[in-house]
Amino acid sequence: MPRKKRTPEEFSIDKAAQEMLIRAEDLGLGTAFTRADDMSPCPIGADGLCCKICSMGPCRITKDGLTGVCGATVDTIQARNLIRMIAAGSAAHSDHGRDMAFTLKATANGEAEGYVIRDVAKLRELAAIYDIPIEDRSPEEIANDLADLYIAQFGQQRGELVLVKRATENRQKIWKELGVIPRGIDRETVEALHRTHIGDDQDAEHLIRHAVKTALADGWGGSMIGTDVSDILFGTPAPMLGQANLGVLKEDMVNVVVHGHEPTLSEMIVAASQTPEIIEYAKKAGAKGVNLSGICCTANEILMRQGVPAAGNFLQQELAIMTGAVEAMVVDVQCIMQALVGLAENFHTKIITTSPKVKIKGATHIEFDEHKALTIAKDILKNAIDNFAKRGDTQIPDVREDLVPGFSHEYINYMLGGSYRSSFRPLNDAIMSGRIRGVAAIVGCNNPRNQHDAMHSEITQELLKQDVLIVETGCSSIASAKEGLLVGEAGLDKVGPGLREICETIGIPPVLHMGSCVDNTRILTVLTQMVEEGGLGDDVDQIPAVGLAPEWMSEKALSIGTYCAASGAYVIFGGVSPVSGKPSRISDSDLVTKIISDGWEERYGARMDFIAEADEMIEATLAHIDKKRADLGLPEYDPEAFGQSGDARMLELEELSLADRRQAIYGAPVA
Ligand code: NFS
Repeated sequence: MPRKKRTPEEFSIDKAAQEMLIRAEDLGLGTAFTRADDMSPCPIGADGLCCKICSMGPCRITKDGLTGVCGATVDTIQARNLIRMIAAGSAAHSDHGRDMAFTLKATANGEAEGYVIRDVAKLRELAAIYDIPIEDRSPEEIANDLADLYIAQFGQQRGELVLVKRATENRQKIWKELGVIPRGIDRETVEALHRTHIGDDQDAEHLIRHAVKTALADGWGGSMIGTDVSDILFGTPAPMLGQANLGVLKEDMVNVVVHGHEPTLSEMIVAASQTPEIIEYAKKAGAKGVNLSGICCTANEILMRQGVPAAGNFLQQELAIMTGAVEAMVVDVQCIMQALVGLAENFHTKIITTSPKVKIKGATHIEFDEHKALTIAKDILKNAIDNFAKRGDTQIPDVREDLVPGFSHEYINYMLGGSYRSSFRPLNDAIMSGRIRGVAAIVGCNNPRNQHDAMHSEITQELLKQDVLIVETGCSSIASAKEGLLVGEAGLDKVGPGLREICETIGIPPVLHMGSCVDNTRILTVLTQMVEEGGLGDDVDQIPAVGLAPEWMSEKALSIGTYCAASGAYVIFGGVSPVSGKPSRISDSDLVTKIISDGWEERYGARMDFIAEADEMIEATLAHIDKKRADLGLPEYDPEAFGQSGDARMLELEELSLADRRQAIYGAPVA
C-alpha cells in the first residue's frame, strides 16, 4: 500500500513554512519533507541493528542469537554504532572550537584582517581561571596565551583537559573516579574510532564509558572553547531586539542568507555589509542595500550578537530559497543539505560554500581565510549583488515575529542582581520557594520525520504553564522565536502564575535564548553556578532541571545529550532511540539502553531516555523536577501559591504613594 503523503499543514506548524511548501508543490519541487515521505527509514539501521564497519558485512541482526560474521553481538554493535555517532558529533563541535582558537591566535598577533578583541573583560576572566598572568599585559598578549592553551587542548595526549576545572568539585570527583576525564580533545575521538574498528573493543559497557569521555571532550572541551572564543572576539551576548521567520527577507534588497555554524565568516559579512563600498555597490545594482539573515546556528550566532534576523531553522533552509528572493546562500559547515544546490538551480540563488572542509558539487566555492576575512566577505557580497538583476518571480511570506535573544550566562547572572550584586541567588530562591517549579533546557534540531516545530512548541508552551523556566538554543530557540515566546509580553500571558511574577519582576521573556548548539556549554555553566550559589544541593544532578531535544536528528545532538547526562542533567530525546532495536519481540537484549538510562543514573545521577510522544516527555520532565524538589526538601510545587498580582512585598508597595514606594525600594527619595 503506498504511504500516505502529508499535507503542508501536516509538514509544519509554521505558517511561513506552510506557504512555501504549497509553493513547492505548485512548482513541482521536492523538499526534505517530501523526500522523508518518499523514503521510509531503514528499520534495521534506525534501531542500531546493522553493523557495517567491515566488508564481511554489512551484518543485520534480525533474529535472536544471530551475530555478525565476526561474532559481534547486538549489544556490541549498538554500542559501537552509538559511540561512532557521538564521536562524529564531538568532532564537529570540537573542530569548530579549534578554528575559533586559531582565529583568536591570529587576532592576537595582528594577522586576522578585520577581527578585534571585543570582550576584554571575559578574556581576562577566563585567563585568570587558567592562571595566565593578566596584570600589566595587553589584551593581545593575554589572548595569545589563552589561544595557545586552548589550541594545546586538542592535541594534548596525557593528563586532563583544563576546562574541566570549571565543573563542580563533586562532578570532577565523580569523573575522576570513573576515569572519564578527557585527556585531550582529539585523542578521545581518535580512540573512539580505533576502539570501534573491526576486532577491537567488544564490551558494550567499556565502549559506552569511552563514549562519555568523547562527549565530555566536546561539552567541557571543543564546544566550550567555541563559545568562549566567540564571546571574546565578537562580544558576550546581551539582550537585543531581533526578528525571525522567512518574512525577514526583503523584496527591495539583496538578500544574503548565511547558513551553517561558525561565526567567524558571518560576523565579517555583517561588518562588510555595512561598509559604504558595499552599500554603494548594492544601490548601483538597483537594490536599497544588502539584507542579511541567517539559518540554523549561524543565525543564532549573529542574531544574539548583532541582531541580524533569523530566516528560520534547519527545515527552512530550502524554503528560504523557495521564496525566489535569495541572491546568495552562504554556507560554512554542518547541517547544510546537499539538496540546496539542485533546488537553487530552479531560481537565481547562488549557493556559496566557504569552508576549506566543505564543498558541494555545483556550488560556487569562495574559500574563507581568516587572515583576509573582510576582503573575502566583500567579495562574497559583491557576488550576491551581481546576482540581484537575475531575480525572477518572488513570494516572501509575510510572517515574522519579534524576539529578544542574547541571554548568555554572564547576562543571566547580571540581570538577576544588577551591576553591583549580580548573582544566581534570585533564581535559586525562586526555585526554592516554588515560584519557579524547575528549569528545562529545550534544544536541538528539526527532523522532517516529525511535524516541523510541533514538538518544540507543544513542550515549551505546556512547561511554561507549569511554571517551568525555559532556556533554549539551536533550532529549538528559533522555533520558539517564531511563536512569539522570546519577547517580554509572552511572560505575561503564556505562563503559570509563579513564573509570571519572575518574568514581570526581572523583565524577561519566559523562554531565554542562550545561543547556538555549541552554546549548550552556557547551560552547563549556568547549572554549575546555580550549584555554587547554594540551596540546590552540591551538584548538578540535584537541581530540578531537565534537558530535552524533541526533534533531534544530528550526531551532534547525541554528543550534547551524552555530555549533559554525564554532567548530571536528565536528558530526554524525542523520536527513535538509535540503540532501541531488538532482534525479535521476545528478545531481552537491551543492554545499551540500560547502560545509558539506569546505568548512567547510578553513575552520573542522570539518565538519557528516548520518549516518542510530546505529552509523555512533558510528564517525565515534570515528574523529574518534582522528584528533585522533594529530594532537596523543597516545598511541593503549588500553582495556587503565587501570582496574586505579585508577592506580599509587591502588594505592600502598591499601597504606598510613589515617593514612599521609591523610598522603600531605594532607601532614599529618588527624584
Ligand atoms: Ni544543532 Fe545547529 Fe539545528 Fe540541530 Fe543543526 S543547526 S548545531 S545540529 S539542526 S540544532
